[in-house]
Amino acid sequence: MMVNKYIEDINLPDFGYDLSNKKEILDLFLQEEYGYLPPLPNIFKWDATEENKVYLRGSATYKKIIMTVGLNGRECSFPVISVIPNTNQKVPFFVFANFRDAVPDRYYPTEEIIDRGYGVLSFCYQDVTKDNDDFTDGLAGVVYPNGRQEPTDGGKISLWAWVMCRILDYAQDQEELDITKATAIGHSRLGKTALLAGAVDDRFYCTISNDSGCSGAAITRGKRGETIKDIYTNFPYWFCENYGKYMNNEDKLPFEQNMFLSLIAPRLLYVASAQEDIWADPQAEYASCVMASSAYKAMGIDGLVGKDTFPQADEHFHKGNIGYHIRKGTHYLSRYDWNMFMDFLDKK
Ligand code: GTR
Repeated sequence: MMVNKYIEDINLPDFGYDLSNKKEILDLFLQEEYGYLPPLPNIFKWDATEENKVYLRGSATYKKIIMTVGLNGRECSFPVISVIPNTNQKVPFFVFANFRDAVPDRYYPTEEIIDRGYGVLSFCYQDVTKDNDDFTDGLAGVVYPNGRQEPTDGGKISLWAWVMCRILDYAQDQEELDITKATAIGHSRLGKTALLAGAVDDRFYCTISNDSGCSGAAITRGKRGETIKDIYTNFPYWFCENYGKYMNNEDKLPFEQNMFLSLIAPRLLYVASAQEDIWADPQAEYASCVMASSAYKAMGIDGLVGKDTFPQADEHFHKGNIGYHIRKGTHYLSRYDWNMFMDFLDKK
């Protein structure tokens, strides 16, 4: 199917925004979908509790850092694992929100990444605040001592994204890291999280969404698989309360997710899909990249340099500032995906 025909069929309203006014667009997404992120912490410290300079056969340095953030007179701590190649040069690096704390992990092929010259600062999202509706736990309890009050108060995605930005604050002080080459990355719900971190914090040189789907990279109107009704029924606490208004009511959304992606322009963006991940909907993810490209064009930069029909498994596009690939198989963050991301970054 022709992508343009698909986009035409979605029949988006003219929202009437000036897309170059990023502050206004970002505010819309924060007010109506994710909720506002917390302010900067007034306590921020870290402590390396474990260090191994000969990690992975001596090729990298491993550190376990306990990060503490405080606000409202309360504080919480969570571990961040730093694995950095041993070299004299500053290295590009990923800020990686993961589902588990294991390093390596099935979504995190640590040795392969190090061997390609990239560092990684990773954390387990549930160590920050649990993936449930309890807002007394961890960072949620620090930010909302009296629970969430406003319909625009940030959900858990906002809290996890905020931590990705704080990890960047930490990275700024680490001389082994090239702070101009920081990439936010996450898979699925954490792909949505990485997109939000990249949208709010332009210190991220690149932002990677792997299979983020509904309320992530995918266009909402006309989407197959998961809808706002599905996601907000199952995971209302990921979002702000306002987002619930759009259940079975997508047409009333005052925006589309391609505008969310556009907030990252002209910086690097990468969207990855999996062919059998119909719940996320690869077509809606690809169409979103095509549509977001106009924001890049307006800045005189190529966004997605792709094709007019929907790509088939194992096709990739790495030429413009929006990278895209679709791989065979199901919802997963695989070695194939990581290698594609690093191929793209190596070329930039
Ligand atoms: C699903 C959710 C998706 C995606 C996924 C995941 O259940 O509906 O939007 O976030 O979880 O994070 O694995």
